[in-house]
Amino acid sequence: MSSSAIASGTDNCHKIDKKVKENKNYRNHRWWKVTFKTGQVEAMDITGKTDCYLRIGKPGKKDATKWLYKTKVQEKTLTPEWSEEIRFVVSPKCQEYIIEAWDKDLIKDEYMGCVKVNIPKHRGTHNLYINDKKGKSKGTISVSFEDEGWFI
Ligand SMILES: [Ca+2]
Repeated sequence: MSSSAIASGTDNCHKIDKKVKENKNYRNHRWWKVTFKTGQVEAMDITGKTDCYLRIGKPGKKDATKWLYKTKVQEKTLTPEWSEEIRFVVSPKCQEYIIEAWDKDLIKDEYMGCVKVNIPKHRGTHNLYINDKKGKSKGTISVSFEDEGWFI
């Protein structure tokens, strides 16, 4: 998929060039809106707080995830409220996405965990568990997935 087919944020969400629109390969692709709502996360800093942000991406070849969007950092809170949305096009061949949670730090951000979602199967609002590499929960995030219709 060319980068022009990916729209991030809300402002340029439906800006697609003509070449993409005429490309038959995009038939059966659909727009989805993903809204990062709130979270309840574990403390990551010695202060007992966390500076949590999320990012969503599409797993690529050899684990090279193509990141589509990163939320703002919600500083010093265990109950972050992002209220951020992104629209992008989901191919019927690749519906698995990954959401990661990170704790922003001064020197190096700390990985908290991730959750994998199949976007069409996750239609609606979900409280998703963020699990670290050992499978331990680092909290939950509330995310909604809304089908916004055919791409072309
Ligand atoms: Ca931090």
